[in-house]
Amino acid sequence: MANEMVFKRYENNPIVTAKDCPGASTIFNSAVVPFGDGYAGVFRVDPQSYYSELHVGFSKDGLKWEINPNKIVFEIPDSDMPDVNNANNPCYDPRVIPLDGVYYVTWCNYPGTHAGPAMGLAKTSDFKKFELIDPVMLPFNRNAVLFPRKINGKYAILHRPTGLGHNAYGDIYYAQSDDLVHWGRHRFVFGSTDGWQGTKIGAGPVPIETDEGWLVIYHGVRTTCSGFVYSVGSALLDTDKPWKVLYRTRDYVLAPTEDYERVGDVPNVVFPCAAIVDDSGKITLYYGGADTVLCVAYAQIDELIEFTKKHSLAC
Ligand code: M1P
Repeated sequence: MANEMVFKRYENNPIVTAKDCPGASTIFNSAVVPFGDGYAGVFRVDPQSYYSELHVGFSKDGLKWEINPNKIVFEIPDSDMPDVNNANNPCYDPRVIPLDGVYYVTWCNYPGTHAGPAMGLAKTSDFKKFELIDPVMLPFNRNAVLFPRKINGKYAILHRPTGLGHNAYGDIYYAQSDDLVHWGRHRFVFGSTDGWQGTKIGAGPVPIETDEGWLVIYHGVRTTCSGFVYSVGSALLDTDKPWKVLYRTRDYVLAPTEDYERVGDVPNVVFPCAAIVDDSGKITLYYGGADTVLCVAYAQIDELIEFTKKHSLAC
């Protein structure tokens, strides 16, 4: 079964490497969306300092990218907001969410504090100006992604509060908000279990709305004698109550097998941050390989849904 994965890799992977941006050491966990006649994206660029940065990129076909060599400098509308532009604040693992005619960006950062990672939120309409919104969720937190529409009249988010001690790696939670600033009605969605997702998990791309519920693609991690192995799974969440898990894959749908996933700054990592569905139902998944390069894999949405249902854990 090992190589019978639902997602099939693009034959010319990786699609983006450090060579695509002067001064980059690595470019990996990144998020892209259809934009204008082509695509736009927010890329995780780790420069030679390894203070991670977010850079904008544009593409005609979603595969060949022009990456802006300068990092995003956020417009900060209120001086009481954290200075996310500070050179000592690493910004990483973006998601880009089309919602209500604009694009929201979430990412992980440590603005003005060493308390731990927290989630940033900003919006853009043109991928030139990015306006900061208040941070979503307190530290420690990772992997926040908004749903692409309001649910029951509220903005909705998946995120991953983490901590120290018991269950230090955290679980996926749901929250909702009227204004993208004040978040509440927190609900547990799911956590790590066993097997390939036995150590930790985190929400990946923007949830995809389907007739069967919200299709969520996520990363799961297992611990081996040689360290962590990051794979990808999928789940279906209830349309109106997305904290209710309908199905969740017992088997991974993508796992590291290729050199560009096995060898790099962090070996054995496939880390999904974006998924685009075209009119034919083809999902293009954008994922980081070995914390070093950006890659693409494809699946048909019907096949992924069928696999998710057929190979589900008991939920
Ligand atoms: O090095 C693998 C990944 O480790 C972290 O993810 P997680 O918190 O889920 O373990 C992140 O630093 C991520 O960027 C990185 O790819």
